[in-house]
Amino acid sequence: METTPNQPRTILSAMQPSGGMTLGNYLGAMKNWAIMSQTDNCYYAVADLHALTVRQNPAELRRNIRNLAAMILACGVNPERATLFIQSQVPEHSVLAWLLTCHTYMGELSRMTQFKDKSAKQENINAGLFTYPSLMAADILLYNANGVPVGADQKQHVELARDIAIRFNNAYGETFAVPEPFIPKYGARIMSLQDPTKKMSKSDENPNAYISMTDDNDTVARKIKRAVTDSDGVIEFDPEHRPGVSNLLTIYAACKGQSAVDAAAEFAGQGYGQLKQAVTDAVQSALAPVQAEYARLLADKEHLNALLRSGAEKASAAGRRTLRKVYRKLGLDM
Ligand code: AQP
Repeated sequence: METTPNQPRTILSAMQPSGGMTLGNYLGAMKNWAIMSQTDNCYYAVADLHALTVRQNPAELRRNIRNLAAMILACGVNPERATLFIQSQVPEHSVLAWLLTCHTYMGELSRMTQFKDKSAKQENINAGLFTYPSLMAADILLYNANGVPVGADQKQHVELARDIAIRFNNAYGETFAVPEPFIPKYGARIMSLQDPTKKMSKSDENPNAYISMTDDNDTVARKIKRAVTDSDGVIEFDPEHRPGVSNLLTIYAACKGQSAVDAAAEFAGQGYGQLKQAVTDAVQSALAPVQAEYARLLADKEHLNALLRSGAEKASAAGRRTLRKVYRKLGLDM
């Protein structure tokens, strides 16, 4: 989202506490969350119910939920304007998810690439992983969100939420706003440092594949040094033929707010060592202020808890209004 809106829009986005936030999550989504929280009416959720689609360690999940909430604020989300909450503390999400699941087709869910990717890696696939997109549609439609800031990987899920909203409106009369995905111009898809043909993910088994927002300077330098590049030493932005170098250029460019093609021109005639050093510097500079703020927020747990409690109350009140309307349309009483 590069334009400044005239009217505040309603924005919803969520992030799973399925590990520590990565640089991919930050560049693909969180930077836009922070920008929009300055002007728009934003609802931001720690999507713990979504995280349960993959088996979690309860103690670790509890820790990850708080840490992610602190990290979202540390990335610049304005707590005065945005409503930040934990998804499971707003039960309206689960209720609407069921009502929307009953308006979602098996064929639609089967076509979701995230389901295909994740189910290929898991042995026992639970039904929640399959119906994940209808819970995500409920997250969005519950607040009548017009916009959903996401990375490119979530575009398909937002499109399904649009389809469900339109289908519901056609069947029962105008009920939901039809949402649009907001995908950043730079950094919409950051790839794994170890396998640049797949996206950087916080739940990757190999910690060298991603940069965590809490990685210290040495770790960042080491991971970028080990990042897979291409064999011929040429610096060119060509994701198809040079995925490794193109990913490093994308990271560098997104940290600096420029295009990867412009970044490639900056490095013309230089070697991979110089590129990696520049990427390391850019990432370290992006992480430093976020890490300082994160440490400060975690030191005041009471403040964070109070903020999340009031966020959940506000979100629940807004969600209930929508749910009441949906119940009425469906012939149910609340
Ligand atoms: N590699 C990425 N590049 C750009 N954006 C990304 N996002 C995720 N990975 C990248 C964006 O981050 C937001 C949060 O995503 P999520 O936590 O809800 O789920 P996800 O997309 O499945 O993210 P991960 O990191 O890959 O988590 P795991 O490993 O648990 O599956 C979304 O807006 C997403 O687009």
